[in-house]
Amino acid sequence: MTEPAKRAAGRAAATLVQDGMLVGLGSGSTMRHAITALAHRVHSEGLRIVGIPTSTETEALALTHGITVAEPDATPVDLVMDGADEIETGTLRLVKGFGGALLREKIVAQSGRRFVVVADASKLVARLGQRGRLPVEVDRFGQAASARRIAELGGAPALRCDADGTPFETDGGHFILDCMGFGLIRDPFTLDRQLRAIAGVIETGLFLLPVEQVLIGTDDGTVRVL
Ligand code: ABF
Repeated sequence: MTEPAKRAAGRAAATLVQDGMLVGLGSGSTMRHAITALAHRVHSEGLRIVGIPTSTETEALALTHGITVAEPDATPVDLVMDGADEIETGTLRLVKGFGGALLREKIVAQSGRRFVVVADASKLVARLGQRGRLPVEVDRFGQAASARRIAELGGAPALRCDADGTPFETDGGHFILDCMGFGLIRDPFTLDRQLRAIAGVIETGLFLLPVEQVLIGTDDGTVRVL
């Protein structure tokens, strides 16, 4: 993704926000542009919103920009916006989680009345799995046992580690197994169900919930809507 494309997509998402909204704020570099654009509207137009951040990083960014934040509660979120790692054209199903925030992102996305995705064309795929990596969030207890069960499904899981070799921890204190073995995912609903049947699996990076629209930014600053 290029910065102009990310900025175009992020700014387009910010224009969808109306005064008084609860706005789900996803994570990733494209969403950083959306948050910056939202903050500009807050400060220049007096836009009143409450942001529902999907990660501690996003929360810190929103607060830095003077955006009021809150945790998701029983109140439906009016509009959720977030990035993605793969967007399957035609179905708008997603793979997310390369940034490690998939659990909170899915919690917020499912609490939203509307779900909008921001990306550039590099995220578009004909079939999920094209980038060869499906993140799966697992409890740290018995993660190797969970990994074995995922390997039996053909997932070839690898424990995600930081640069210093320590296991990456999500905001929730869980681990991420990056599954490199599923290849093209022709039946994401079955795969999601099989993974969730493993007791240690907390969430998968398969986002199969309704997406209202995908905003695809381009280098010249225009935006294509899918
Ligand atoms: C986030 O957006 C993550 O799910 C995903 O890893 C990330 C990708 O965003 P970007 O390419 O904009 O950094 O929601």
